Amino acid sequence: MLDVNIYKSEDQSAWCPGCYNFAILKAVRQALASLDIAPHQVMFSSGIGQAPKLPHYLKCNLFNGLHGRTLPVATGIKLANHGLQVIAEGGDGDGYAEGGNHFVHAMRRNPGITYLVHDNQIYGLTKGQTSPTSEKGLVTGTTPFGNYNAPEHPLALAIAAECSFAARGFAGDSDHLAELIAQAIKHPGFALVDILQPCVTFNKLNTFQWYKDRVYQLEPEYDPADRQKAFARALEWGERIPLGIIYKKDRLPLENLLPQLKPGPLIKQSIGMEKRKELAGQFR
Ligand SMILES: Cc1ncc(C[n+]2csc(CCOP(=O)(O)OP(=O)(O)O)c2C)c(N)n1
Ligand SMILES: [Mg+2]
Repeated sequence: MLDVNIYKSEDQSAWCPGCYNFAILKAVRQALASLDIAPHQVMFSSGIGQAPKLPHYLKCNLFNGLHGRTLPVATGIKLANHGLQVIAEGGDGDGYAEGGNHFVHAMRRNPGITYLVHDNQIYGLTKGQTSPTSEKGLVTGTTPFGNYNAPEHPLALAIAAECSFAARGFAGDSDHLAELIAQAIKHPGFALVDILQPCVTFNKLNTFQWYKDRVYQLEPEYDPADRQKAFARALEWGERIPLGIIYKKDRLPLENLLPQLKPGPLIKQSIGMEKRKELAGQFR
């Protein structure tokens, strides 16, 4: 177990006081330390929002790109250097709306990426508009008569898209969340952790107490390999909301399937002058 303090960066936080992103940050540090992953062995990919600022507060590698484009960047990083632990981090808007298309196809491809979605059911950074997971009827600045749209069930979508690891955590229980994140990091393929996160400033409906009254841990005998049962749990929302690994499927990760990557990470492969000349010759 490494010391959690080695990941601390000097950057000043731009989150609201009392934000549950602090609890998620603590859980990420705890998970990395528990797996003995040193800061130089991990690379984050994130976009725009409050959630994607999390890697700013860690002393690890980071590519901070465009809103909704977290997963294509993460996939590129993994294929260029599959020796790295790649963690993609973002919000529910970033991942399920602007990046919704990438979300579905990244799961189908199954690169070895851990994907942490801070699901506060709201657009936090832009001051509280509805996101794909906002409750029906939610009143916001842009939906003064209530949200008309049906909320998305990200874990059900993940199961439909053959996601090889689909889990749900709660920022209000950071020890359980840290364990879940550690299991997601250890998983060889694409691992989604949808993290229920109260937004203390813009979501006055889904508060800490709202989640606390509903969340429960999956029973020890629950079998995440049973797809039909996993669908039922992924759709369970309202009175009771399950936490834990909802679905798991054995699939080879994308980087293990590509013959080009068999000799080792691309960045370590020397292309050589002869091969370069041959390739350039094809464009004459
Ligand atoms: C292509 C694009 N569309 C919209 C925006 C404006 N924008 C920035 S962050 C954001 C939503 C943030 O919500 P979420 O991803 O849930 O993250 P949170 O702030 O809640 O953590 C939006 C709409 C943008 N920067 N780029
Ligand atoms: Mg959000």
